[in-house]
Amino acid sequence: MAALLVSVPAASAQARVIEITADSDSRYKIAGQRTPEITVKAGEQIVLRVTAHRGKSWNRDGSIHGFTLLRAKDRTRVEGWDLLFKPGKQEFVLTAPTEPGEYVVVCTVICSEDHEGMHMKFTVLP
Ligand SMILES: [Cu+2]
Repeated sequence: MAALLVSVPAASAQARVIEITADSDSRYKIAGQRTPEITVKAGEQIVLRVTAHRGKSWNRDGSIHGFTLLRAKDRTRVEGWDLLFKPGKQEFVLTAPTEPGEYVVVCTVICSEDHEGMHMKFTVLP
């Protein structure tokens, strides 16, 4: 867990905010998107603003969903993008990967029997 849980520091004031919901039905959701998808610019700083709702099961440490970024081509993890969500609202200040391409977000918490379906496309533009 390299990511920082923060309470809106001044340094992140200009960073673009991306709002997602990690929902009780084991799905990521983004308002206005039928199929949720995140697109960022390489190296861009973003604030990930998350609302998380508990599914049918969760981790013993209280984490209810995960958010881990993998490179689509080889499913390797991107450093600093291995997040765990607690119930309710939380924010993470993150730096987008510097390598443009296709990535995928996966949930790492067994949040229901449909947990395997909890993933989302993530694109890094040059
Ligand atoms: Cu989940």
